[in-house]
Amino acid sequence: ADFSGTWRMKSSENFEELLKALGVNVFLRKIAVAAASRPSVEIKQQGETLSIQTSTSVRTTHVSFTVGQIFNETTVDGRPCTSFPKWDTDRKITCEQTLLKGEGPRTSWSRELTDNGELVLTMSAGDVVCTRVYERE
Ligand code: R12
Repeated sequence: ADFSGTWRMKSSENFEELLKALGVNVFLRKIAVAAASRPSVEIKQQGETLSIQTSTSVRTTHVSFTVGQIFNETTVDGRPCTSFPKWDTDRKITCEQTLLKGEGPRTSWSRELTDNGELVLTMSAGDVVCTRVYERE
């Protein structure tokens, strides 16, 4: 599967609930929800190595990782973690995160390319799952 491309978000479910589960206060939640409603996502992939830049007006993150290898990133609320991305199917990467310090709900994300060419991102915190669907720009 090739996740490469520039992606535009079509729909998002439970993003605010996710931030709430992570303990983000209402003030930051409202700012984050507004900013995250119009993200721009650029993915470059070479083999098993992906580089993902997610841009919003308040925060831009860039991660680069190879599936099967532990890497450092931050949770969606900005806490440093180690992440372990694995192929769930040949079109879906699932990544478990472990906080470097402190306590919090278990977090993970997955990215899947669907049959109709969309990208489905899920982000989980405890039992709250946020689902965001992207289409190619
Ligand atoms: C916090 C601070 C900020 C944010 C939060 C807590 C904002 C986070 C944003 C995340 C966007 C994620 C996207 C994901 C995707 C766009 C805006 C939550 C700035 O303390 O679709 O891949 C300072």
